[in-house]
Amino acid sequence: MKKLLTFLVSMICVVPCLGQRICAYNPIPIPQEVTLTDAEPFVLDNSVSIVCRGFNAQMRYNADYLQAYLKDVCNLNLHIGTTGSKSIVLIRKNNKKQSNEAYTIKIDKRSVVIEGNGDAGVFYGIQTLCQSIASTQGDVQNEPAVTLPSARITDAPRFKYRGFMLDFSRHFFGKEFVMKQIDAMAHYKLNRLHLHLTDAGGWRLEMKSHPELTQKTAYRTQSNWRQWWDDGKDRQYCDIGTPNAYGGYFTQDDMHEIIDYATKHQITVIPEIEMPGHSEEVLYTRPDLSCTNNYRTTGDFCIGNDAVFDYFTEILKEVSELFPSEYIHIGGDEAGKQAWKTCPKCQERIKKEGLDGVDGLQSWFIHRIEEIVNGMGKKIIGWDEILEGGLTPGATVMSWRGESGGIKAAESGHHVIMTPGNPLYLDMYQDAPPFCPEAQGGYYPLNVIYAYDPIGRIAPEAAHLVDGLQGNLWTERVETEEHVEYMIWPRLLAISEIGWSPTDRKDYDDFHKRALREVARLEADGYHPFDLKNAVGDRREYVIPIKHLALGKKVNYLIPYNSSYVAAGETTLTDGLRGNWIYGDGRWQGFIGRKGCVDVVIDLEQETEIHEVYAYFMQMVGPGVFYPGMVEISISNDGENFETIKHLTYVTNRDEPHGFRDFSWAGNAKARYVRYKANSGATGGWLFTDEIIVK
Ligand code: TNX
Repeated sequence: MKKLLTFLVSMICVVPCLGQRICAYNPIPIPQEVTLTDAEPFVLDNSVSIVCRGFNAQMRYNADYLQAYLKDVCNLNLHIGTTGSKSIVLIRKNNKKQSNEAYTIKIDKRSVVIEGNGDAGVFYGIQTLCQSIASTQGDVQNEPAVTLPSARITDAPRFKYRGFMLDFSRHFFGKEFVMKQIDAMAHYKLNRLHLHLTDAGGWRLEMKSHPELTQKTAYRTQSNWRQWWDDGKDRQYCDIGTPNAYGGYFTQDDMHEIIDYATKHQITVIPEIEMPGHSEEVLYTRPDLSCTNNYRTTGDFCIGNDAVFDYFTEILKEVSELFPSEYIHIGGDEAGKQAWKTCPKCQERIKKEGLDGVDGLQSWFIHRIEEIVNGMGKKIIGWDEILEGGLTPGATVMSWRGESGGIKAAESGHHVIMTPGNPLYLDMYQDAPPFCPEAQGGYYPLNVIYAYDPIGRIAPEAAHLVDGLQGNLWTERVETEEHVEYMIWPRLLAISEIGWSPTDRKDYDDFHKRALREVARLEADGYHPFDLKNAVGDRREYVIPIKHLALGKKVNYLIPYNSSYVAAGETTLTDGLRGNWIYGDGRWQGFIGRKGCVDVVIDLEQETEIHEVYAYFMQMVGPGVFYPGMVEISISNDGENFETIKHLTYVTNRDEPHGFRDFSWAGNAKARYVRYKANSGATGGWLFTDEIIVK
């Protein structure tokens, strides 16, 4: 009875008038703690004023932001004042012991008090409030008033770095688009925007000291990056103004505007200037800084050449003056190092400095660049290759080749940002590949990303060195702004919640509901997110194990599987478990070889009547995975003399970018041993299969 009474009382408090919209406090990212109290609710209507305590330019911006949001999204007209009988109060504290992003919100009948620790905290309290209000159901136009149940929200981020990287080099996206993404990032409390500004695809930032960089390489002959890149001899840049050239770049004025806008939205913009590899475009303008004088034969700078360091001193000085960020990202990934092996200057450097070959040379280069950057009052971030050969203490490592670089870096005392390709690369598939535009070869849907934990495998004593995580969108295959948005939303929502919310508040089913809601809102706001509600999801065969006569039976490999794709080893092909959409998922076993690929014998342990033998193969043309060109199925009773019951050949169709096909025999036979052989056809490449099914 007491319970019923409490329930009725709270209903009366919470629903003061039918038809009014009631707010639930369940934004993305979910706050640390939300406690509802029994007191009367706050009714947000046009009589409410916004009151600021502790005025500065950013607080003014925060108040304006709140006012504009409630007007645009919620159809409410609040005024900003110094007092009010009913108000939303913004207070800025300065507690040095707490994250400056932390905030509390206290809601009762008279007021909503957002107390932020610093401008960022106030801004994030506003985001929580705005998202909560915007997510209420009902007729905003005719009934803008919202009921906010009495509550106390306490919130602070789990990680200080919650980032998104966009590759502007392979394809360029302009200033307005960047600002549009800043709006959404800020709303979900993402706070670092890493701009990959330079790479072979084109240099994207105006350099006053080196105007030729954008004049000569910000445009190219083709929009399609892969065609342009694969074209080899035709891979050409165009001077600015060349008719029909494709590309673009940020002027420094553009960049000032972006940085200013980002700063107001509590986002730090981190520029990346790639070196010593991925630098074809620079070497096109300065062949003298390459070992070969030819940007088509190497994208690496000549490290033996002192002029390279003068060059970078000029570039980095300008970059460090332009960007207020404490960090400059200096790339460091995937240097080919090939030309260094024969370049007299590089070899001379190795000798003179007593370095350990070309790996030592790369490491020496990074150290020198780090000194230059430090001399400008900044610190470096680099991809995890910068770890090789030892690193100076101030450098932060971005771990992209899996997590091991990050783990090693943190355990040796470096700050780390986790961005492992699996699962944080946003250029991978987020849904069933046959239903998606072509992407890179991984399949990391929302639930897989959401399950990721940046400190999952790090020793507890090193966990504090993990600054956070970042989602990266490389754009080799992403040409339009719509496509960028499709790739990043809603996956950035998962990254936001991993980065912000405490682990005990994470719950995928609940997150998924909130993500569906936010996808709808993003769409309504003119974004082009992936259509989460119509996601196809995992491959059916992956979800449902299969029973068949060979289940659990021993497989004898006449040719071994490839050591990079072992799946579950020797039990893979008869464990009843089949693969998902992508070959790297631990269920598909990989085979490659010039003489032959799959050749296995399954022992059914006794003579058995069989009617069907089949195996599925995957095709994925991008990474060179093809259907077999020949399959032979044979049977035996003694395990030595085999009778062929099926021989088939197949001509690969390269126009089928991704698919699955079974190669089978059907009939009546009796046998103890079944041999399944498959070779790649004229195309060569990889074969992947997940199960040999005998029925
Ligand atoms: C590796 S991740 C790269 C990029 C490519 C990406 C494609 C990293 C530091 N380097 O240059 O765009 O793979 O997924």
